Amino acid sequence: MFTNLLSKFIFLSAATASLVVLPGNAMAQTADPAWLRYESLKKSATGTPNLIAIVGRSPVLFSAGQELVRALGTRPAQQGRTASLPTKDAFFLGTLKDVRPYIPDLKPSHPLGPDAFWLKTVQRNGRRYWVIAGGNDRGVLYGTFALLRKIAQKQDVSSLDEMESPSAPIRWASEWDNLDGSIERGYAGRSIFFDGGKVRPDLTRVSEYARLLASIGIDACSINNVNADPKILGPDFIPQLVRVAEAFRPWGVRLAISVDLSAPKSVGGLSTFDPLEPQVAAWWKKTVDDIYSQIPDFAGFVIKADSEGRSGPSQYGRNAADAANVIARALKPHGGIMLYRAFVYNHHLNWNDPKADRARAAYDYFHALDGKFEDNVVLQIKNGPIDFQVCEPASPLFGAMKQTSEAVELQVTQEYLGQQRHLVFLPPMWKETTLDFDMHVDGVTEVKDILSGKVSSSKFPVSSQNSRNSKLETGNLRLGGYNAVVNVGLDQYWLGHPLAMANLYGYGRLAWNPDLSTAQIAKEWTELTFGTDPKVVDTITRMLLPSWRMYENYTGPLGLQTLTDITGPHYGPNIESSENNGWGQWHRADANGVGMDRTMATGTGFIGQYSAEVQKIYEPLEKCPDDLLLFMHHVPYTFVLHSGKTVIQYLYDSHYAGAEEAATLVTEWKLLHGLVDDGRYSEVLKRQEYQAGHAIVWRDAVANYFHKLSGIEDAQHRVGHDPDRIEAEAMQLSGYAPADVTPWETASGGKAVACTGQNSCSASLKFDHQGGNYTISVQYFDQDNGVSHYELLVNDHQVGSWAADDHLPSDKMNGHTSTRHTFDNVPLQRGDTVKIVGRPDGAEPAGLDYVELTRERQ
Ligand code: GCW
Repeated sequence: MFTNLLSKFIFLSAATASLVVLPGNAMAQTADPAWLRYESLKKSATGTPNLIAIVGRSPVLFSAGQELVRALGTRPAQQGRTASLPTKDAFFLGTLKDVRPYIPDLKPSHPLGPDAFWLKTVQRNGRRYWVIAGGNDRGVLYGTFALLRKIAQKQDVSSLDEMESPSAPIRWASEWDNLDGSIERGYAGRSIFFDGGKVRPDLTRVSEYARLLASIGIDACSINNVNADPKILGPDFIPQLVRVAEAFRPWGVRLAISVDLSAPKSVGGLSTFDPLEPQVAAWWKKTVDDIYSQIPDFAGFVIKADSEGRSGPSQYGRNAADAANVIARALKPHGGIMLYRAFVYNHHLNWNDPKADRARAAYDYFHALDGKFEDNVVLQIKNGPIDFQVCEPASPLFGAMKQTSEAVELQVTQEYLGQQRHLVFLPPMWKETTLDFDMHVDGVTEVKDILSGKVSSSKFPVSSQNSRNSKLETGNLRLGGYNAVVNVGLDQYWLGHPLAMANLYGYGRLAWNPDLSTAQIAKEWTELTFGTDPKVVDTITRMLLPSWRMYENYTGPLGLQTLTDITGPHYGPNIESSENNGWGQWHRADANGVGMDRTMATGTGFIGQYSAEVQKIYEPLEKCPDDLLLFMHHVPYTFVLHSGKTVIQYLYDSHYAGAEEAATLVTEWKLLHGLVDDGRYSEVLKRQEYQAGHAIVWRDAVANYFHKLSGIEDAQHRVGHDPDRIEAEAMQLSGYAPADVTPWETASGGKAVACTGQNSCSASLKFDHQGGNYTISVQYFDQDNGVSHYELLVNDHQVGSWAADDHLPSDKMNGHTSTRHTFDNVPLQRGDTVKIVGRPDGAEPAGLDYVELTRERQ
């Protein structure tokens, strides 16, 4: 049945050549295979050989061979022995060093560094070999995934000569999992690592995750929340971590953890955790030695200190370098790395101080410490200076640390970007705002080049860095790179929304090669995840590519930040929540204007943290790009943008355009009915329909808020005019009572109706328009403290019913819970009675905001 049976799987080695049979159950997959599906490969001829020969015996090499079997055929392998090249066509896998004795004239044009690979087809004695040579074992695995990617994308692999090496040595994933199994800012179920204070007994999902990470070149994963429970360093916990490291190891993924600086005291029982105390240094050394004695390939630590209430060196009058170095010195003999987070700021800022500015914090604190860190300390810097907002400038710190290694921290989990209920493809944002942004330090210095250590000559000279960190395996690269907060969960699709996995894929691909275009990443991911049918690929890439700007349009454009509820779950709209508090995510909107003045001339001086060339882009009002205008400047609503629109009209227009675009995602996706398997088709459709409705909630909240505040009319008369809308509080109510909604902008007219103390309530209206087919949209509130039921009736005949059974992040009627349910093609005649019946449940009052009756086009 399969054209590509892999009949043999050989392990070669100069000394002990032998063959190994693959365990049959290694193929079982419990979660969605994401982009590693290979279905089409098994159905059609790929022209590749049936035999796999591997030189060497490491688990990583075994995984590489196993992956070829898994992808290209299913027949069990056979055992055998050989010490020479196979006499049939074969895949030939191994490190370059081990492969060369078999094919002595195999000479690469330049040396293969760590994790690099070379795909090369060679002919010998009438046989053909697909050589996958690595700079190390991981390189062989990465080469194997790269070759399979090509085959899955139906590229011609009959003749290959391609070398690739990663852009940067640090390519990590971070998970914010708590030991109790919950996940901070996780939106896809509980932890795959922990449950009930322990590492889970069954780590199948962890192995599957490691395979996904390996396939995109991620080589380390920090598995616990940066708000770290000190207990993770307890003597009883380290043996549990050994099991996770074992699940990772066959995929070349090394375990890392986040640690709390207070651990010497809270876990070690010392009276202090002052990083300059010798007993504290001794404790770190002993603890780290203990970890390495059990987990020899341990990658290192991530640390959040002096941030958002975490313990830190400031408690002892010490600084971040003191704190990082004491731990880094313990890690260094083992080749371990310390990722020290630059997310250090005061969250009790004085709102009344016009010079106070959270965006300044990381630079103000860290740039003075440049050159003071041990060379295995890497400063981990969020892409923007605030906190993963929808559009921020690149952090100025990227250009400010000439003698300190830097890694960017990105967020795959969509904390401020729709929490995987909204489709937002992030690689365009990562590239445009950060990786491709030129910091103009020492010449042309895009952030991606700073991260890869390619530029900034004053960083550690390669030779000295190598000798000092001989175990760090960085080859010719300086330290530096990438870490992304992913937060996969036990959800079948890993991140909730099946299309959200494009962000994890894109993250890994960009960490490997930040020069890849976003279009290429989107196409690659789609072809691997949904197959190569051009209609499927065109449709999905068309959905993905503009989705970040679309989300920005209906949330916080012009550099306003996301405008979400920043003191709550960071999900729905709540515009004022950013203002008037110490968190510093301010946009300073008043009746006359909006925006944070961060100029050097009159504002907080934040722009002065950039190089002179970058200052020239942001400081002059007339030059500042529209998409960051209100991040950098405070302007009147009537200020005219480069686009020719006023700020206020742009706010209105972008919100209407964004919401309209969100609706087209539904129509686009429907084109794929029958072309995508039913499970994923309906899962995505459900989410796109939800997103289309929630984009309207966002549009209305932001547009109405600024309309009221500015008092300026929308030139197109849309804001505040909804001719098809009937407010629930204006309908004929039975049992339902009007209720205020907070914040007011998250309900139409600021009010809704709630059914309390009754089994059921209703709201009715007499239809008084021209007869025809109508779309009826019911805007209701789906809280997380009950499952209310609703019915729509026309003249007492049921049109449909639904349950408010989602798990949105609030127990109140507001912008998080406001949800739309739509019925198409409902025939209505003048005089008909349209009625909504709501049956509350628990503390959820079957809340209702409005009904919208839209005549369908003939
Ligand atoms: O964005 C904020 C999040 C916190 C997070 C913090 C951080 C882990 O709201 O949940 O804490 O950033 O990055 O440390």
